[in-house]
Amino acid sequence: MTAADLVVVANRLPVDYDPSADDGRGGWRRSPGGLVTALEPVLRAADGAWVGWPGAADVAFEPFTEDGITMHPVSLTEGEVADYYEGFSNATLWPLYHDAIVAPVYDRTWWRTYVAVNRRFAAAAADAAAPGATVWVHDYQLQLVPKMLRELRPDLKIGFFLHIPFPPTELFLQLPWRTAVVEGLLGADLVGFHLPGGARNFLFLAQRLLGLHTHAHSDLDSCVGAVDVGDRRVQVGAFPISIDSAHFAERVQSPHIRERAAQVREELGNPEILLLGVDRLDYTKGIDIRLEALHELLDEGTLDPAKVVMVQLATPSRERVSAYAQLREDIERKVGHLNGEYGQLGRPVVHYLHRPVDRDELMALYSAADVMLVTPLRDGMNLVAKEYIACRADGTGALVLSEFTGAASELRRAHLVNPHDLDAVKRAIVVAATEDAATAARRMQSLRTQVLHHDVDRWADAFLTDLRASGTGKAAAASA
Ligand code: GDG
Repeated sequence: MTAADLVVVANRLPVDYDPSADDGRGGWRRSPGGLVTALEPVLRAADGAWVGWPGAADVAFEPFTEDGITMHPVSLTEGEVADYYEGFSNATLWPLYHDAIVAPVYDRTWWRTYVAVNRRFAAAAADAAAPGATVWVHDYQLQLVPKMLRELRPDLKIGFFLHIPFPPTELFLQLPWRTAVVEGLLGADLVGFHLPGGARNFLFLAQRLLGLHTHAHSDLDSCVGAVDVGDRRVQVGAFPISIDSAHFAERVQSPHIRERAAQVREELGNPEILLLGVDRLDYTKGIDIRLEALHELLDEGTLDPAKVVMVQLATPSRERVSAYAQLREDIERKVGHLNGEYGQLGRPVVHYLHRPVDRDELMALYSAADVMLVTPLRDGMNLVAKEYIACRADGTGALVLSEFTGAASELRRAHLVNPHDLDAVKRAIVVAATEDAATAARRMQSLRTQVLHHDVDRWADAFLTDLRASGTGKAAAASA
């Protein structure tokens, strides 16, 4: 297997191993996502490789090539999945980085496994990378990889991007292993966040925890500052991720999706107002808030149950983490109450699906919905908001968007709300559902301009351009 000039390292491979899927392809299934769509062309052009976990425990695979990309599967045991993935990643870091909405659990065994698994990913990346290659490490599961990889391969250019929010410093300081995490990230040449606020929090912590000299400015386009680590200068910047906007905008116009959108409205009884929520079933997403808002609007008579229908897609997620099991019960109870009180035979007021739907069906739903409800308590970006906008080909539709999403900093003409303020959420839903057509169209036009011009290619290009321009020494940075 030849070594690659560009290596992506992420918790998951862009293909899943599913032993039950005997479809003649040896149990490998493509798992299409925004990241792979964005990185595929660059990876192919650079003889690229992808290092990640194939999604099944206790199985080992040799590297293989799929569609021009060399896949390097990293094996995890059942116990490692429990401690590194479900434990430290999703019951410690995920809640801590999302404002501690649920209390983070600090468990020393989980941490030790996180270190060991990060070391395995770093070793796999070191094997996959050609001399002088560029390695792009992704997300909170792998924050120690940059430093570990630099120790193994000082010749590499290393970038790191965090897909979730980087928390306020007071919260981050709770983490018993806070210094090791900041040191781990500083192994990179470029550390990227969605928003400048996250980048600034990180710069502060580098100074506070490690006593390092930081700079509040950078010469690089998207960077807000830098940190000096020995004779290296680490650039720190904001790179708001996006979607393949043109693909959504184009595909949603295909006749079968348009027909399906009309059919969806028909099947739902042609409501006057169709509200939509699309989320992984996660406590950060504020699904409960929008259900409560709808319930109160129906109780007060502001909305008429004969005229409004809500569809909530809640894709199963992290079901073995206890906070997620509890959340599912809570959401399903709330949906049951709403339907018990306001549904009619054969006509529930909330249609709730706890399973994934395919992309075309999702686009048909985006296309059918009058109002998209995106109400997270905290979200790094939120791609659903951008997908909805890209799918509003006729310029209609309205977006209720939490201020606490990364997307809110770009989508200023959405109906922005504080999700902790239930009255404000209710008001925003009513305004979004009833605003006059001309004002709504002007809003949507402005939102579409933003999303169509700032797509995922632009994001990947901005990150890789700054990564390539980042220097390996202070001298290089100073003369750049
Ligand atoms: C993390 C950060 C950040 C959902 N249900 C179905 C389905 N989806 C797709 C959506 C969208 C994606 O999943 C969800 O992306 P989000 O950005 O909304 O949220 P997270 O999963 O939490 O993502 C987030 C993101 O990383 C990228 O950096 O924006 O802040 O938390 O693409 O369409 N897709 C299909 N069927 C479903 O039922 N096909």
